[in-house]
Amino acid sequence: MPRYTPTDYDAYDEAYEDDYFEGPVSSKPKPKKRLDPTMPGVVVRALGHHYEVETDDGIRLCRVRGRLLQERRRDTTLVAVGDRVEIVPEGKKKGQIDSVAERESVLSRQRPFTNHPSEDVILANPDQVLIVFAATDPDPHTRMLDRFLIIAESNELPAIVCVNKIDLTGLEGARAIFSVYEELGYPLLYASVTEGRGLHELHDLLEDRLTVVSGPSGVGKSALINALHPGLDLRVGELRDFEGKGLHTTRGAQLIRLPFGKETYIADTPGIRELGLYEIAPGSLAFFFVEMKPFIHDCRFPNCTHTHEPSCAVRAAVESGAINAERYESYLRVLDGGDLQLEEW
Ligand SMILES: Nc1nc2c(ncn2[C@@H]2O[C@H](COP(=O)(O)OP(=O)(O)OP(=O)(O)O)[C@@H](O)[C@H]2O)c(=O)[nH]1
Ligand SMILES: [Mg+2]
Ligand SMILES: [Zn+2]
Repeated sequence: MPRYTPTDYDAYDEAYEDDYFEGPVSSKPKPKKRLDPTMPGVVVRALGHHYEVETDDGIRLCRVRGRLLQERRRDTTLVAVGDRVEIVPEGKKKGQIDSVAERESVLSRQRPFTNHPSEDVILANPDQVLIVFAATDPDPHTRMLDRFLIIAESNELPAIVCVNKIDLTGLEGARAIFSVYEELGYPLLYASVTEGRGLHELHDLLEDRLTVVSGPSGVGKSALINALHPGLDLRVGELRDFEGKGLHTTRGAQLIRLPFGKETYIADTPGIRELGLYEIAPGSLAFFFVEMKPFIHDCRFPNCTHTHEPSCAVRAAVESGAINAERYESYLRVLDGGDLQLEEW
């Protein structure tokens, strides 16, 4: 069972309790809208109740302006990594977040143990998810890949699969395992950092987008990104180490700007591992398996879980071979396990 662990978010709530005002408006005069000059930026990191915002003149450490806190909505995260914001600069290195632009997409989860729908935004405005696997070393577990794909699908984010280390297996060896995902319609990129293969394609896929980079440990995520820009010396490997340590740990995702294109960012999201499937109703899971989608409406029962129900079009498609049996097995496992263990499979 996924547990709810207190996060910095709670500390943040406490710290601002006095600022946050929910009662009748009469006694408190509305703050006057000040017209301070603002500058645009992107939130690249969240640290407790401070945020690092990348602006044209560098990264500024910002807190959220009181007025914005008062206007906050309760059903979503006020400020998340990836948010496009306007800040009021203070000195050379600081500022206050004055406004947050409407999000175009999110990587989120439902906050557990709340009665009201409330989303915890792990990342704002992602364009796509890059799921990196190795052809071997470590052994690829496609069940785990399926789970990453469910996360992408349930957040309505396009997914790209990158299979690295093909120098160890050859292209055909990698294809034997991963071509099923090509057949499903996912863009599939075969790569080798060692042999410099697939790097141009990867560069083009990342350029001017915000990409969530995910995948098991040791598959070569850091190596791939470093190979695109050797001078970068990426800290992707270290980022994960921040998780759960100390008070001022990075909360959720962190954005790293890549030095090509106008706005090329990658996000390393330790948080993606915390994403549970517990908010996905059993009757909805099949919608996140792209190949099952077209059959779902032909099942006799609208709430069919495609396990034991009579006249199930999905199971018929598995039997006829139209749906890959391994993928169906993956579906059953997730359905059975309930939550999304990305470390296990
Ligand atoms: N043979 C081979 N080895 C590779 C390739 N790419 C990366 N490696 C090696 O694989 C190991 C893991 O690479 P990393 O880039 O640290 O993997 P990662 O996915 O960032 O792992 P975490 O940071 O733990 O999540 C390193 O020893 C790399 O040198 C490749 O294309 N071929
Ligand atoms: Mg790494
Ligand atoms: Zn069915």
